Amino acid sequence: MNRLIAAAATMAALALSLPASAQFQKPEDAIKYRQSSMFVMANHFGRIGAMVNNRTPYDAAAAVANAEVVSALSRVHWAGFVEGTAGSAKGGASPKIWSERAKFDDAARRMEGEVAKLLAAARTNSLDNLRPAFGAVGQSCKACHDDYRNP
Ligand code: ASC
Repeated sequence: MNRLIAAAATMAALALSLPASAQFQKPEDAIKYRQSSMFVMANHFGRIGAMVNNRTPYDAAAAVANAEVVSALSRVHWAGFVEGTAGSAKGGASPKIWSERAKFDDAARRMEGEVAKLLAAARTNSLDNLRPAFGAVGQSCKACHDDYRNP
């Protein structure tokens, strides 16, 4: 038990001591990181979408596995939004992310929360639970993209 608590405390300390900006050698790497994370999240989220929209058969175990990937990435994705790395291209990260950082962070936490609920819903092995949770995550993705992605 003591070892478990010590391990958890170490992990929590590590997580808290990882400043996002220190994790990339160059600004381009932060951009590549968030784009890659977004690509993988969208792929696995899309696989759940195919199930909830009846394009592929519902597979409860696959839904959990896909939701786990989205959940893990939803928690680290934000490290890629390093100050000074706004995207200039269409679809790139808006400079508003850094001028409204608290609001952006709120949207990020909201998305993480909805994804946590998606994973919980997937684990109930019920397509009826998965459907609304999928929709809520999609809305949280869209809200952030509407506000913080260059048109
Ligand atoms: C996705 C994806 C998004 C969101 C959004 C939901 O699969 O790539 O950006 O869902 O479209 O509205």
